[in-house]
Amino acid sequence: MDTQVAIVGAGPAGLVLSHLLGRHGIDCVVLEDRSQAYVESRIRAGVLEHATVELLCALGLGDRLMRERLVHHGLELLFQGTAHRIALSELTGGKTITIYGQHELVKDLIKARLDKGGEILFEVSDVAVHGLDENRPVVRFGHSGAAKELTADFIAGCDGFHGVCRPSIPMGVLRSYERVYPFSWLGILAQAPPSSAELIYAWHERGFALHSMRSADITRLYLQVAPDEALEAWPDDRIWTELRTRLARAGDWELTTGPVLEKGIAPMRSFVAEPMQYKRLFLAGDAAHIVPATGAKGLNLAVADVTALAAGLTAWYASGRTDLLDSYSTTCLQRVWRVQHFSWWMTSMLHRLSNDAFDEQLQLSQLRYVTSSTAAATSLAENYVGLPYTFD
Ligand code: RFL
Ligand code: PHB
Repeated sequence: MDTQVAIVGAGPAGLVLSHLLGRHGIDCVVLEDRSQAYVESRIRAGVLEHATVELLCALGLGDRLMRERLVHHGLELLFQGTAHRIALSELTGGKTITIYGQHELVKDLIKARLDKGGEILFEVSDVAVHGLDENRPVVRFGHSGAAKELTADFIAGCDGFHGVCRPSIPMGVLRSYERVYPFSWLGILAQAPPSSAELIYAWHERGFALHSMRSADITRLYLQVAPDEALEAWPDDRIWTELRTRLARAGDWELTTGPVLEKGIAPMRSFVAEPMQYKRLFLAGDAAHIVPATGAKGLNLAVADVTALAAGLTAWYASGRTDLLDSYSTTCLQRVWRVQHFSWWMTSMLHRLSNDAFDEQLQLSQLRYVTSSTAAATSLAENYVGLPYTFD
């Protein structure tokens, strides 16, 4: 098999890249080791930035998104029993965030790509990249019981944090930066109408909690738990009791409950690999960097990366220009580090870090400041709705 760009991974990064390239007539094949049904039902992100939505609409991928999404103009920070609203839209010249499940977006992206005749191979096995020092690298994999080879001009490593592309880069080329937090998130999806119209980020002595949603009848909720917490230690009743405690506020607010549809635990980690390129292999999205979910940024960052990568590849195919590909890593890393800082800041402000009373007072002081100073609230808001970028 032969193509122009071999894309490893059919997550948001790989799929959006396939659309951006397809639009410029650049041939690509997407290789995914999971089944289509699996990637279309994997529950992950929920918050899309303003610019992510604009990009998807400009690519003609926004029809169902625009019909079914929830548009939010603000969020709440809850601490010491009182909720404080951050007016995202007012503070950012009218920008909004969109609530739309990542798996719904993945479904839309796959359907539109297949409808356009794009090639996505699911359930490939033993993916390995070779010939990275040659002009035409090769991806070897198994598919439908046969060994296959895909030769390409470029490989896009969009295979997430545990993928094979980043580890294929020779030792000594990458520098990595990492922070592992001493907690995880237990997340549930519940068949219950949201208890509030907006997201609630809650600081509590017992640990962080987050109230989010997917639709008028589905709530998404998270609890800070110990890093090595076992899911079996959290029967539904314990989860609801803990959520009720951490989300409690003065007044007659009540947490709506309902059957738990899905439950999982995710570690919180910050990670950056630098540079995001080795010769003709380009890393994008979680393959290159991970942010703790408190900033709601990972998917949005993945989309920003592939926008820059597509611009570089398009310029290369159009005129042999290499400058945009050469600066790909530097361009992306500037945004990546801004988002790393914001995600680390939100995480540090809202989670129980230790039993240190000094830390706790610093967090509360920061929360009072960000909810009372327009300057501080504006900084949170402009990072949360996302910094702008352009695409072609
Ligand atoms: P993905 O989505 O991990 O996709 C990678 C794909 O590659 C496949 N793969 C392979 N394919 C072939 N060969 C191999 N050897 C392969 N190894 C792996 C995988 O099966 C998969 O299909 O990475 P991508 O595309 O970079 O997208 C990143 C996002 O998925 C991620 O950053 C977000 O989910 C993070 N995130 C959030 N991001 C947001 O922007 N807003 C949010 O509200 C938000 N909330 C979240 C989140 C992540 C969470 N968890 C579970 C970590 C909430 C949570 C709880
Ligand atoms: C979600 O709805 O899954 C969600 C919302 C906000 C976050 C993280 C996840 O910061």
